[in-house]
Amino acid sequence: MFRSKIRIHTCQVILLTSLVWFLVDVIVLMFYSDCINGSGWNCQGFDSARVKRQQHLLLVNENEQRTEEISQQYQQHIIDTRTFKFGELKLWRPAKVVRENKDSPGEMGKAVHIPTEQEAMQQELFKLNQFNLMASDMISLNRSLKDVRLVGCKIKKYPKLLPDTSIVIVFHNEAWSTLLRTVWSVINRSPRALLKEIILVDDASERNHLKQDLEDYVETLPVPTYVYRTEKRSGLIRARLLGAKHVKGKVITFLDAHCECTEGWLEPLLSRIAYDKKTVVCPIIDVISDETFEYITASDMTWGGFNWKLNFRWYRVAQREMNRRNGDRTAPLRTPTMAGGLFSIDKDYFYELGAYDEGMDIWGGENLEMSFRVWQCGGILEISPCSHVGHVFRDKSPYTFPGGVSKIVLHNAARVAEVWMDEWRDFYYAMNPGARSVPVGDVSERIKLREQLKCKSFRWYLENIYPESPMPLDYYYLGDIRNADSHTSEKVQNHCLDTMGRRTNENVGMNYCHGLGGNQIFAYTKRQQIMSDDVCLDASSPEGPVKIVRCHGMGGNQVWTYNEKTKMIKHVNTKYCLTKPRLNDTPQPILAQCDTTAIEQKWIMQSKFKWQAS
Ligand SMILES: [Mn+2]
Repeated sequence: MFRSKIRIHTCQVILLTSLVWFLVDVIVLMFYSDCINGSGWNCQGFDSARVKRQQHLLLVNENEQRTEEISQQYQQHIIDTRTFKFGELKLWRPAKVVRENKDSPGEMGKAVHIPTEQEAMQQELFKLNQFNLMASDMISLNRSLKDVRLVGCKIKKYPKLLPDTSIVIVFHNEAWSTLLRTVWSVINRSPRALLKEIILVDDASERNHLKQDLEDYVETLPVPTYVYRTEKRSGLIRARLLGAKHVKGKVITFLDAHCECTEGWLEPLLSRIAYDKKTVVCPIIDVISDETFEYITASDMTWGGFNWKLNFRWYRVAQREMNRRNGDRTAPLRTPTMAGGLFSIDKDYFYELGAYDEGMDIWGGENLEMSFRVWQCGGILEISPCSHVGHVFRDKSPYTFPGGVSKIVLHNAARVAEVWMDEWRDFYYAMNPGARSVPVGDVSERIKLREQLKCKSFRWYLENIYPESPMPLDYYYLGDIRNADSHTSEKVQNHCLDTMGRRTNENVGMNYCHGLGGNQIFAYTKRQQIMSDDVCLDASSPEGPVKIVRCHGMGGNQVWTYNEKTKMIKHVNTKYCLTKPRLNDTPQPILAQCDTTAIEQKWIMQSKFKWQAS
C-alpha cells in the first residue's frame, strides 16, 4: 500500500517535470524561429540586440576612420530616436544587372543619332518636350547602362537590413518613353524588397497617352504602381504633397519624370537614412543628353550652392569638405543645397520638418527652401557619390507657367528669403529689384514652423554649413558704388560700377547710376572684397584691366581697401587706386596712381556704412 503510493507520487513528479521541460522547449522554439524573420511573437528583447549589432555593423562599414566620433553621435541618435526599429527594416538582395541588348539603339547608355532624312521630323518632335523625343522613342524602356560608380562604391557593404521606399514621380505632359523608362529603371535596378511601390502624380496633363493608356499599362507592371491626378494644374509642390500622402513605404524617394536609375542607386540613399532618419540624401545627378540620350557621368566634385538671385547653382566642393571626408570620394558629401528633383527622405521626418511650403506656386525655390530648412532645423543634407541617377537636362523649360514664369519664381524665392534668410534677404532684393513688387503672400505659418522646430539662424548656416557662400558673412556695405565725378560732356550724372551682366574673367564696366539694383549692386566685405553675386573685382597688374573674377576668398588680387574719409578704393597688391577714366566714353574703370585730389578716384558708398550683423 505504502509502496504503491510512493510509485504514484514518483510518476506524478516525473510527468510534471517532463511537462515543464516540454513547455520550456516549445517556448524557446517559438521565440527563435519567429524572430528569425523579425516579425514574430514577442521579439523585442531579441530585436534590440540585433539592432545594436546591425547598427554597429553599419558604423564600421561606412565610417571606419571616424568610429569614435560616430559612436558618440550614435549614442545621441538612440536618444533622439533617429534610427529605425528592427521590425521596420527589410532584408534585401541587390537587383540583377540589366543585360545589354546588342540589337537595340542606345544600349549601355550610348548616344542615338537620327538619320539626316528624318532630321526635320526630329526637330518637330523636339519641340513637344524640349528633348529629342524621336531618339527617346527608339531606345528600349529597359535599356542597359554602364556601371558608372567608383570602384570603392562597388565593393562598399551596406546594412543587410534597410527601410523600404515609395518612389514618387510628378509629371506634366511627359513623353511616354521617358516617363516609363524612368519607371522601368526603378523596377529593374532597385532591390525588390526595398521598393514598396511607385506613385505617379499627373499634374493636369493634356496628352492622351497619360490618361487611360497609362492606367492600363501600370496595371501590368511587376511592382505596385499607382496613378494619382491633381484636378487642376497645381505645380510641383502641391503635386508632390498629393503623392506623399499616399506613400506606404518608410522612406519617400522623389524622382523627376525623365530619369534613369543606375546599378546600386538605391542602397546608398537608404543606408544613410537608416543610419540617421534626419538625413536627406540626393544621388549624383548624371546627364542624359537632351540631343542624343547619351548617358554622361557628372562630376562627384560638385555640390549645390546658390547666388544672390537665389538661383540654385553647382559649384566645386570646398577643400574643407574634402578634408572632412578624409579625401574619400565615396564618402557621403555634405552639400549646402540640393537641386531638388531627386532625393530620399524619411517619411515621418518629411512631415515633422514641415513637408513643403504650400504657399509656393508651380516650380522654383522649393529646393533652396528645403535645403535651408533641413540644415537650420537640425537635419543633414547629403549627396551620396555612390548613387547615380541620370536626368535629361534641357535648355528650355517646356512647361507653361500660369501667370508668367518670372512672377512665380520671384514669389517663391521671396518666401524663401523672408522665412529663412534673416538680414541676408537684402541681397536677394538688391539683386532682384522687381521682387519687391511681387506679393509674398502670408508667411506666418512658415515662420511659426521655424520657431516650433527651434531652427538656427541663417548666420549659423553661413558660418557652419556654407562658409564659401557667395553671400558674405560680414560686410560693411551693400548697394551701388558711385563715382564722385558727375561731370560728363552732356549732363550732370553719376557713374556707377556695373557688372553689365558680364561673366567671370570679363572687365567690369561703368554706367549711369540707375538706382535699380541688379548689375550695379556690390558688397564691400569684411574680407575687403568688392563683390557682386559670386564675382569679385580683381586686378593683376597696375596697367591691366579691372576684371570681375569668381571670388576665391584667398585675398591676393581681390583685396581692396576703402577709405571712408578720402573715399578712395585702393587695390592692395598694386597700391593703385580705382579710377574713372577722364574720357567719358570709356565705359570701364581703370587703375591709376593714387591722388587724393583726383575727383575721379572718389567713390561713394551711399547708404549706412557699418558692420552688419555680428
Ligand atoms: Mn527635369
